[in-house]
Amino acid sequence: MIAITRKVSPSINQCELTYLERDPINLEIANDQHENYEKALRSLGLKVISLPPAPDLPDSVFVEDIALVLDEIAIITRPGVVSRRKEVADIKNALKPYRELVSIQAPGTLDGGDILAAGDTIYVGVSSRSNQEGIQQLQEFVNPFGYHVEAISVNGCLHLKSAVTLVGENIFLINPEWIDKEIFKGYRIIEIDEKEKNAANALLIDQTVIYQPSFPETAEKLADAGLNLKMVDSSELGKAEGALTCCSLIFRS
Ligand code: CIR
Repeated sequence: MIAITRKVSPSINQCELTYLERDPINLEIANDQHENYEKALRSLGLKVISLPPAPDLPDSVFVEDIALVLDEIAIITRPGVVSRRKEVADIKNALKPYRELVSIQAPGTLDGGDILAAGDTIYVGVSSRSNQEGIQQLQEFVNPFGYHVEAISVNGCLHLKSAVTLVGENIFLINPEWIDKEIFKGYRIIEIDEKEKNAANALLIDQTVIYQPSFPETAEKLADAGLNLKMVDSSELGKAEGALTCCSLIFRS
């Protein structure tokens, strides 16, 4: 497995914010935490390709938003905010050796944070960042490979993966305030602790769930469910509305 990451931009304090008030980000802490994140990925056997920081692209550490990498193809997104569109060029270059690339075109918009791939179902959040045209284009790219796209409306949070992520095969960690949990009925669902509203973003790698220590009650629920947790603090980038999945693009080599 390969993980593409990108170092924190020195201009991270100019990041986009949608739901949070601006709270200064300490670059040194953010860098240290990001380094630990990369270390955690390496410790799980991934080859980490760590791209250099982009001083003029404040949100570029959040590489997840720029692509969906499937075994067969990679879809380069067209981010919902203009300030992030220049992030595409370097991610395209990084992915070129590994996959055939296709790109979402205007007027479509799509952020990778809105895409949750679970087997041959690709759930996509209809959010302030991802529109129907973008989702339609995604569907046309992936249908020939047997994937089925399911659009889900997201309310009250930035991205679909702020509200739901996978924590095991067919096990979904959900904040039911932000998406309709009925969509996942038939699967195993773990609900976050209601006091920890940002707790639904976990990064599943094989049998290990990389998880954020700021959400201890939800972490306990995950541990009680028999899941294997590896705690990685990403709280400083949380001030930029980023979470654990946002900082990597993970795919089979
Ligand atoms: C943004 O608003 O685009 C960034 N400040 C945060 C992006 C987080 N990405 C993600 O959840 N996939």
